Amino acid sequence: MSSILFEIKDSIGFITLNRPEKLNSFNRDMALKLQDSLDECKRDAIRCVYITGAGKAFSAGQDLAEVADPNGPDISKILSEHYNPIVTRIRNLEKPVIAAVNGVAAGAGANLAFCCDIAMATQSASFIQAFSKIGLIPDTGGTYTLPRLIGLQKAAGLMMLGEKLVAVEAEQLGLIYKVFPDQTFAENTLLVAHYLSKMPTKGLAYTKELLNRSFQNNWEQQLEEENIFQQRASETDDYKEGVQAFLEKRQPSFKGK
Ligand code: LHQ
Repeated sequence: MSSILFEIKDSIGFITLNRPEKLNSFNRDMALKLQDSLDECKRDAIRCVYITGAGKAFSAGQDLAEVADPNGPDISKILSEHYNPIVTRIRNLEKPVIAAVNGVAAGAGANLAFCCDIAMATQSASFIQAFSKIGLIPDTGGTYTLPRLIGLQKAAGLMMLGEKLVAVEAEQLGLIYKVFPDQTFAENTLLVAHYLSKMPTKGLAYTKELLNRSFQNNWEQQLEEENIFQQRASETDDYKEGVQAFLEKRQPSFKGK
């Protein structure tokens, strides 16, 4: 079985982290295959990406057997060739990326979920900044993403103490968007994916780009960027369809163009 399952269905790119016996922890093979799948997701035919884990976990982060292996990749290579390209691809993909966190998400697995546009978790899922417990610093973009999502105090506490957060706490803190009961998790997250895949994809991509820039820009710069991207959004077919459908009192049919 491949360490990453990838399928395109109904304009959605479904990516499954698939090393369930190792809680979908990342080895080099899985990290490189995930990058390939994210590259596939650049295709216009895909209008939303859905990342989840096989079995009971989302991902336990780095495969610690691989780092302990003297023949395995060194730490710098793991960051520069595995995690950094993964999170950069997610932030640069011009469409919404969903993390459907089906179970525990630890270390790089947690920070992968937090860097997605919309992270949703099943009620029994949990999140752990496991890095400090093995003497490492939080990577996979965590030191960038967490303070922006939840502020410095909460980020520092979670990172230094490495305490486990249950899904509802993560939602209350603002680390993730929503929690669903275990029984309806798949159904509810798929509904979100299908809904997003029928929305004005270019408008969503511009929204994502503006959010990517918002913490670097000052107020004037951000207003200027909104002006530029709103102009671009107004030039899309989907904008014209949205207005037309409203005036004709019918449901819009967006094509992502
Ligand atoms: C694992 C793992 C795992 C291998 C469970 N590796 N086998 C970047 C750069 C370079 C170096 C290092 O890292 C990084 C980034 C990072 O991600 S650092 C953080 C790495 N991750 C961790 O430290 C988490 C380690 N795992 C755990 O703390 C627990 O497994 C959690 C809390 C995730 C789940 O606990 P349980 O549900 O009790 O499961 P378990 O511990 O019994 O694990 C089940 C199996 O999965 C077990 O194998 P076995 O053969 O005994 O059944 C574990 O050894 C294996 N596994 N995580 N990261």
